[in-house]
Amino acid sequence: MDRCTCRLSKKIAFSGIVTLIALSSAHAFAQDESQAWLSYSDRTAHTMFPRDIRALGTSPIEQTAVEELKRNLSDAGAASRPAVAGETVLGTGAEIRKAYPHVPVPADMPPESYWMHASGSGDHKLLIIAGGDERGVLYGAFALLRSSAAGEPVDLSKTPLRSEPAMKIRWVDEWDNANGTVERGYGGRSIFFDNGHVREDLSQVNEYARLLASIGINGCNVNNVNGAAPFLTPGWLQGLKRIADTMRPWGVRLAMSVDIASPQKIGGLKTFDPLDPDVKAWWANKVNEIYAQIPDLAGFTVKADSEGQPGPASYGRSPADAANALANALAPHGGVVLYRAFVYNNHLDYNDLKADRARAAYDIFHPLDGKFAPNVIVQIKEGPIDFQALEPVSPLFAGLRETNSAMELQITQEYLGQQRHLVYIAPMWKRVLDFDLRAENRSTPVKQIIEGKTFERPLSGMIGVSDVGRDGWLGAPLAMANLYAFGRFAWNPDLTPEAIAAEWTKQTISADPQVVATVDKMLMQSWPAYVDYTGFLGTQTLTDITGSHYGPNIEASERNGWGQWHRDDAQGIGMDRTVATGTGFIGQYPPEVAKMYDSLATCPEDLLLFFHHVPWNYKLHSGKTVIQYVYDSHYKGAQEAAELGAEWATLKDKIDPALFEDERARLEYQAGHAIVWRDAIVQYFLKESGIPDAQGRAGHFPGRMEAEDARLTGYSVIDVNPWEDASRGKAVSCAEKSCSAEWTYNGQPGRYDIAVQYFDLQGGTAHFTLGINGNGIVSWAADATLPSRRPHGDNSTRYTMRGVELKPGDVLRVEGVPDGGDPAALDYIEIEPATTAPQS
Ligand code: GCW
Repeated sequence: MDRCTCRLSKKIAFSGIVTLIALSSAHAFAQDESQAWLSYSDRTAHTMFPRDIRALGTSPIEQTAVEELKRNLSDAGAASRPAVAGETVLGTGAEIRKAYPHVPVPADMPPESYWMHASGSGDHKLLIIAGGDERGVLYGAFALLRSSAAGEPVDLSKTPLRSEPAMKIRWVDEWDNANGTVERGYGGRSIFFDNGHVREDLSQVNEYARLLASIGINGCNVNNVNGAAPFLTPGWLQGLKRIADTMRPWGVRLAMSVDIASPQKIGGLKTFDPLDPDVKAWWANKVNEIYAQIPDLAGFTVKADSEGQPGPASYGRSPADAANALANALAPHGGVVLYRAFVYNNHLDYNDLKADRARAAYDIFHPLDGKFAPNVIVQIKEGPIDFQALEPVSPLFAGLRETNSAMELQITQEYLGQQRHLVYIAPMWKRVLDFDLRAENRSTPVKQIIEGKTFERPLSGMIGVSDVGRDGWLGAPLAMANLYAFGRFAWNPDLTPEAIAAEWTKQTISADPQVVATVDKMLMQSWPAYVDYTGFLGTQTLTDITGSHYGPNIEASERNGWGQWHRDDAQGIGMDRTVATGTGFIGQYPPEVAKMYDSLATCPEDLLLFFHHVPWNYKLHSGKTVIQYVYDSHYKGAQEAAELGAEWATLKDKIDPALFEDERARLEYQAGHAIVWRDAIVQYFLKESGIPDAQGRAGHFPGRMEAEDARLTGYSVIDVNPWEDASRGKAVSCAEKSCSAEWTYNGQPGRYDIAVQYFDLQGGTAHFTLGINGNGIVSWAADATLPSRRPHGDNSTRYTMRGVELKPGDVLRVEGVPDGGDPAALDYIEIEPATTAPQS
């Protein structure tokens, strides 16, 4: 059967009218944000179904499905919906066939699939949700709830709805540490752990598992791939059992990261050589101990020989040796090993023009193809470097044909603005999924490889590094569209990012068509905009790659061993990865793709500098030079970021006011930070190349008045590091109780927006006041939580006072009051013609 049958994109119709989009004005706005797309608010889309609901089986998962449908009917807004008489009956295919022999349940339902069918009329309506197994029943129930958000009506009595997941492995990975912090998590502390223990209160784990189940996720690895050793000790295993028990009714199996050196670190052995008989026996015993407590453990994830984690290389053994040692221990219990291909040398020699981190995964794993045990899956990051704003697809997907493989994506936005920037990643993922690697000179899109189809692999799938926390899961409401999209793609990679965005918006924010259209447009614009202001033509995210991974820091990726190089100098930019003169990375792709990338004429230009080194005045197909593209794309990107805020503003009064205000403030911040990015990159490459911007923008800021040029009281001038993160490389910092900077306005009289660019540091809440002619007109606190404790692009922040009347001779004064470690540092003020009415 065709997997999705594409009927998922239809609304469910049951005897005529069965979908309803409730738009009543008596809103029950205050839905708990933790419910995300399952809030069942009266603003969001609803499906109607018969109100008497029961399951034929007694399993906890079927009961969960029944409870979820009942919860939907009893939640806010349900009272305003007409009730549908009759029965909704849930069960596995076998259970339904037995109880309702006349219902045409398909005989060939694979595990986790579902089938929905309606019959009867009046008070005898019967809606059947059949599952290929119990999990399928639960997925069917969630599909029913999602269905009205998904598209056109369909009559279930004529056209049953049938669907099965494309991929067997659909996991999220959490990088939660034993102490309760979350590596690269931006939504607060761990929902699983605190101070070296599993948390007493696992109610958020239960809610999280519910969200995961609703999008078909069937596994959750709860501990970080780094520092995993303690989790195999008996105390931890008891705690992990409680987590597994909490997630099990939602069909979500627990997985855990393990440290390959555990036999030595916690087992007391002298070695962790994976081929040592004592080591093998240790793993077998440990795995037996785990399964005695967690009989359905999904498996282990392993990060080895990577970024300081121990690995088989210490004993001259290969990743296959290590993976197989674990796999053999897990096999009798049905567990799998997800062995990460993120293995590379982080001490590369920058001066070696042949050195290339991008090559590592293929160089190491391709020769091992066919040597892995059947229950090993090699987990490959989607690109060859590391979750950058834009990378090509990893060639390893085509390089493993006799080995199971899965794709690792990042839902948490490590290099994509850390949830402070709106970046809907689904369009990027779609690009990866659809990319045709042309293995064996035939059509082999990545999605078909990780569905296991291309190379007929029995196990494969998608893993999303999610890193949720206690503060609103991902820490930003709109970022949840990424978690949603990840699950939907793992179920069906043929879906489109647009369709997923619409589904998510209708369930999460509102079913009002204007809201849906606006939010979807914003989501779809957000990733291209982010690429435009952070990393051009395949240079990746030009951020501090050894630190926060957040703000601009162009030199941070150069001249070190980490290999995220873009190799810029006064003459040009880009990594030569060609076969003839470069690192040869391109040769890792199947021949047709390699040929495309190797030639400047056919290499897609958005990845040009990933594959080629070119001079600054190299002409793109449009006729524009690379350096001019740098200027243009960053001005465009910052403009696009500002437009996101303008679009959101049109939704005032149409959506939950708290959500409106929360996102409004985020988008305002993002627009300001996009300017920080723009200016850093533009001024850096202007200096580097010495080639001016044909449009005269780079290096010229007509309305800008620098803090270092102001009349300063108390403030002293400082050099900002890296220099490109401040306007002209300098700022002022206050070491007194309070300091001020004054400028005299000499421009035309009129109404203006005044932006104050300051550095909002951790370790204190500085306060600022902006005044004109001795009158304070506005004050604000620098109370955001941004990375780093010294002024630079991570924390450079913009406050804008709109619609201020100015005339020549007016004195503008910013006063800064430091607090703790925050010295109220200032970069500049900028005066621009007013864009809106005066601020209230
Ligand atoms: O992107 C890098 C991150 C690390 C992470 C590593 C990995 C868990 O900066 O924080 O470590 O990737 O994927 O192993």
